[in-house]
Amino acid sequence: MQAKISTVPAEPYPFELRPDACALLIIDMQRDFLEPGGFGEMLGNDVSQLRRTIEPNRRLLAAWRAAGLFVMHTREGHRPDLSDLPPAKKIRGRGNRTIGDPGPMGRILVRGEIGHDIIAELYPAAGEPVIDKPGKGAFHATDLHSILHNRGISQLVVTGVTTEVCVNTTVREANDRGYDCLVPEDCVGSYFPEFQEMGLKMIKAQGGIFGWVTRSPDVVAAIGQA
Ligand code: TIU
Repeated sequence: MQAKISTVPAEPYPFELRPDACALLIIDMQRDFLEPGGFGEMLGNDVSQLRRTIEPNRRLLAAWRAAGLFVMHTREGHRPDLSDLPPAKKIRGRGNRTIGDPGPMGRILVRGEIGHDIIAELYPAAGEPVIDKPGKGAFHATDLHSILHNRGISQLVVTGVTTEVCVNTTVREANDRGYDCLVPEDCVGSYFPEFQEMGLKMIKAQGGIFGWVTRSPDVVAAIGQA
């Protein structure tokens, strides 16, 4: 039987989505990045720029689950003993408080702390793999590629935060590993509007150098959940 294919309106050209071979990958929707009073806001960032992505992600995740498709989540963070934290990452920024130090929601970007966990609105359901990643890209030093490969996944719908950092790095890593990546622009966010715009332009430039950009209602429609 021919596998089902749905065409999603996208830039730079329509994306041929194969639901059985496509995973939803939600990047780092963690309390410390998104919630007022978290690490992101402590650094002076405007979390409202990220919070506008919560509702579109919630709707897309609900539709993805209703269609019975594969979803994965990631969290950026480190072991409590910080043995997987590169010294360069620890000291970058010259902040008073850096990764591993006490923060407003527990130790900053340390696994098991309140701020490290995923926001309630998008909390992983039982059976949905969560990748704990020490880097910006979700493939670096994780088993993400094996899990996707073992499930026969060759396409990714990538959402989450931040557009120019962990989303962009992950899309580039995925592209180099042979995945087709589709990014719904309303489901990714940056603290900086100019980086949001350029982060998306970089993905779809030059004929889709790293992937495609779309909007989440078009993805929901393509999987028959509109
Ligand atoms: N998840 C993610 O993007 N981590 C970051 O550190 N992002 C910033 O924009 N700083």
